[in-house]
Amino acid sequence: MIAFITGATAGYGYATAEKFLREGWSVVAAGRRIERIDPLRKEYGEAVLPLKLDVTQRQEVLSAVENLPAAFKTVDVLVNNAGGAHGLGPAQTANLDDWDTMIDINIRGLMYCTRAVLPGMVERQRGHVINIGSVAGEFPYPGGNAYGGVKAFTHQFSLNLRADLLGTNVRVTCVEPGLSGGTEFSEVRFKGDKTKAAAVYAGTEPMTADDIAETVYWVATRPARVNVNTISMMATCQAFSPFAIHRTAK
Ligand code: NDP
Ligand code: 8X3
Repeated sequence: MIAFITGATAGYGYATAEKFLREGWSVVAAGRRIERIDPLRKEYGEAVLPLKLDVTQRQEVLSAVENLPAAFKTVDVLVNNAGGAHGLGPAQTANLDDWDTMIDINIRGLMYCTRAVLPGMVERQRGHVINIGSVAGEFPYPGGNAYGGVKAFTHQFSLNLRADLLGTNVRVTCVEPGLSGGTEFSEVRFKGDKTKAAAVYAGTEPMTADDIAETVYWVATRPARVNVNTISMMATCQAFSPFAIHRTAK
């Protein structure tokens, strides 16, 4: 069995690659900082194919999938994990480059990888696309603006794929996590500011990358007759707030 995992160089993606490898799968581990895959290559040898890939580059994605070596070509599971948030400022002052970047990685990258891998899956009448969304795609919060938007896209794109793929045996799932520590998510969001990133998790017990990897693996290994559409998961220490109401002073 072959899994193609984007954003396998850090966080959820790395943990997911490791989980599938541990379970005996072959894994295409894609990302830009490809040297990060070296430890997996050392441990699992030929079972892992490190693939230098920027998912925002349409042609690069299409030709990478087209030119996969024979041992990795018949992808059984695509995990569209590459993504993240850039910035947490309010919409009225947000940096448009950050919004473009989020759209490029979380939307365009997701679409390019999916479109590249799907024809083979449909032809084989077998396959599973697992997209990593976020609770941010369902629940709004201040500063979530475009990030929430791109993850809402991930959710709806996943459901719409199911509609198109009816009758092909190809499954689609959107896994939508909340607060998770031990990844580079907040460091990326705060542009390398480790203090701000650490403050997000202070005094919490967030989910771990391994928790998400276990979930992705569980979803991928349900019987072929079962399609898990969506999984929303949060750290136990995270929940919902009342609606915010702005009150003027009397
Ligand atoms: P990390 O920042 O730890 O990892 C992000 C991964 O995405 C890296 O491997 C990075 O690889 C890859 N990536 C980023 N840009 C590109 C690109 N242009 N081309 C290819 N790969 C790229 O984040 P997480 O592991 O925390 O997040 C993984 C996914 O989970 C994201 O989609 C994120 O939005 C989502 N998520 C995260 C949550 C969290 O709290 N951590 C909660 C809910 C969802 P490289 O830079 O080497 O290319
Ligand atoms: C990451 C979770 O709550 O920081 O998608 O948006 S959150």
